[in-house]
Amino acid sequence: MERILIIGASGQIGSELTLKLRELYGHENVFATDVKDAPPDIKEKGPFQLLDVMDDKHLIHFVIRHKITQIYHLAAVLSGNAEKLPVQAWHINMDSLMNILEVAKLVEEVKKVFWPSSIAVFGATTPRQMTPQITLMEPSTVYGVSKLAGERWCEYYYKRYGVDIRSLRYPGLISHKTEPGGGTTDWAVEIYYEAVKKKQYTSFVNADTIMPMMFMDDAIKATISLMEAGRSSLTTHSAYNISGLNLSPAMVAEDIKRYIPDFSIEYLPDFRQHIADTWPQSVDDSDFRHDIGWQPAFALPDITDVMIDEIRKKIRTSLT
Ligand code: AKB
Repeated sequence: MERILIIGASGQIGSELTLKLRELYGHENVFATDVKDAPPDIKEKGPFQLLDVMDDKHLIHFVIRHKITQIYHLAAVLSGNAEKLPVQAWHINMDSLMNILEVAKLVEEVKKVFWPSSIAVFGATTPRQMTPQITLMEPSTVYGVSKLAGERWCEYYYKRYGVDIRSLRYPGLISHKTEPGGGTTDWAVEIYYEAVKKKQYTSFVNADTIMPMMFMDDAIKATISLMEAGRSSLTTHSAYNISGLNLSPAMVAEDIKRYIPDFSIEYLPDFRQHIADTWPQSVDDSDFRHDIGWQPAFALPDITDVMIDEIRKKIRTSLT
């Protein structure tokens, strides 16, 4: 029987992944944790506890006490926020991962770990179209540097200690339940909220800035498929490229007009434009498709349909 620990269960990915894993593995077997409070459905349907992954002693006690067999470590400082406090962000992103790797090495019951990497591992010298799995990687952000170093550490722990750690280079994730915080791809979520609330959005990247994106349902399906795959079918021991669709603010704005014809958008690029300009515009994920047999299901119109509908519902509920 699997007993799963989620670190960062209150965040954008964690708040949805936790519920899906509870459906699959049983509510009582998925332990949601975070440094901040969680949405009501996370707390009502299964165990939730405040846990700081930076506290290595508390972490190892928790893992032993609850007989954890799998860990999903989702907590991180994202690209935009990390640029504001680079040393602290490096400390949080790296030390938390090292704590998880050490626990997985020391506690025999822990059989698998998931840790998300990102398209931020790439940089200005990387080919921006159909970015290959193995290529030049010179990230220019502290977040990207921490993700690239993290990938190397994951492979090191796999080769040296046999820790089975699996990872995906997530693109920007689009979802309605919990908003992301401090990323360069956040515009792709903000645009929907602002369209529904104000019929207007000011984008912090230019109209034609194309970035790799993915709907949350696809990201969750990919993540669980990767974790459930037999180790022998996996050819990458650091992080797989994964691709959904490639979107610019102008493309999303145009699609939103199907629902809100008088929606308007203006562009006021800030420091995140420079980050976006060093990231891929499209990613080659053929290794992941081959090894897992995975492909994304959500195209832009599907995403817009769900986002507008769910955000409208959320706003109606908050008014009643
Ligand atoms: C960010 O924008 O920092 C993240 C990411 C692509 O990893 N969403």
